[in-house]
Amino acid sequence: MSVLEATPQCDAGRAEPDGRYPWMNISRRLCSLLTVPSALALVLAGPAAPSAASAPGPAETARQYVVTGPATVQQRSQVARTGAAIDDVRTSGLKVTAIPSEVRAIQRLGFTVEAAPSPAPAPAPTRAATSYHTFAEMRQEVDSVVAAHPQIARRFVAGTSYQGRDIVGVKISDNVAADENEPEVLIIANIHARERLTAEQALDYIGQLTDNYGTDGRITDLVNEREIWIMPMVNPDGQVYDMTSDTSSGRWWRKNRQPNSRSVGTDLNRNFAYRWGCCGGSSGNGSSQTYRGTGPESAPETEVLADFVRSRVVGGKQQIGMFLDIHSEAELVLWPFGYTYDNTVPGSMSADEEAAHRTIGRELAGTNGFVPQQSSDLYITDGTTIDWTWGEYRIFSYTFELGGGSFYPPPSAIDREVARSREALLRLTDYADCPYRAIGKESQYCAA
Ligand code: 0X9
Ligand code: CA
Ligand code: CA
Ligand code: ZN
Ligand code: CA
Repeated sequence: MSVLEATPQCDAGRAEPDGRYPWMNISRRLCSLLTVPSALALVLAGPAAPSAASAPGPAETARQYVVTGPATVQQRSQVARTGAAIDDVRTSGLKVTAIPSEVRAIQRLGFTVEAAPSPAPAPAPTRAATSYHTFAEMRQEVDSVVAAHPQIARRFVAGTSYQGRDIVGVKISDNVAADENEPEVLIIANIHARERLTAEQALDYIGQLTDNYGTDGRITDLVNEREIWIMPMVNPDGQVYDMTSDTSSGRWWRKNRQPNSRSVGTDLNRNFAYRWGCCGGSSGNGSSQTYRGTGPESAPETEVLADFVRSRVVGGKQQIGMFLDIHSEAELVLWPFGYTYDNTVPGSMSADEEAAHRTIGRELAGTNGFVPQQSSDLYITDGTTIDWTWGEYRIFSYTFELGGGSFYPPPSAIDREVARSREALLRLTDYADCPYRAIGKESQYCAA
């Protein structure tokens, strides 16, 4: 029996007629091409291995698969618990990036795993302005924005990566050299190296705020009344490694580039210090896409980000009122917590705090068409950015998953995809003074 006969994937693909999810179309093409058992079947039919995630062993190589069967959040969390990274969630199946031992663990759960087709090579960009920024180009872009708008834009370096690259950002505000008493906003992108659209979203926002200052009244007010910190590539080693590739797409790299006992790379979005490793939402296997590191903040990049947030405590008060961590590609607006299914947690997420997160999250999603939900409605994770920023500092926090249909949308898609979330970023920035405004409780929580 061929691997394809063993799975409903081909039929499931046919149920998606609108072409919105190109990977399903590729999957359909694969279905029609593969009529005989192939190497795929051999890859997937390996014997069950002992599950000894943290025992020493050889490095394993990850690739992307489509998993069919999981229908509930508990089942998605079972898949996440194997250590596989869940890249996208559709009714027709999960896209995951997994190593062979994780593939076997997913199969033992009773789900069907099929190799995903390699993404079609992206067409070469027709003009430079529509291609993805390299790390060097991002730095040049930051330098030129700052040079052109010295009153409102200032470059900062939060620290350095494992390999010694600068983790660069731009502060945008009026009187930018001064630390004024204005609500602060922190936006980071590209913590996962391959999620290439995310740096473009951050750079675009820097451009929106600086280019339209003084002409657009709303943007002028936001720049005057907020201090906005934007860091477009917070995982520079991973980003450079991912882009160092012969093809127009990348190396499918997610983590940083720090060696570990088994392989290379810590998942920075599992390495934060709130409930680190608590709940089956990360992996102890260094080869895994969701390797949590040897301890909280064991990755230099995590520590740099956390130190930056800690540095914004001024006079005993955390200045950052809103945090956004930009990912791709599942088209979601997510809020804390990710480590628990509970919507509210005594002492760390009150009913009003949850209601404000949810209300703002839904409003933002209403502007970009994404799906708003608590992080754990997707699957359980632990050690993520927003669990820490909220859990440790009560910074209202969101994760966006941009769209584009893959980690490497063709450069021609950048403008369209980035434009979708501009309004959401402006609203998030606006809410930094008092998120409780969203639930009509500013007088209770934000009175001067
Ligand atoms: O798994 C992640 O780190 C994020 N998805 S991605 O495909 N960009 O890697 C989402 C984390 C959201 N939090 C939870 N699902 N709990
Ligand atoms: Ca200012
Ligand atoms: Ca300030
Ligand atoms: Zn991500
Ligand atoms: Ca919940």
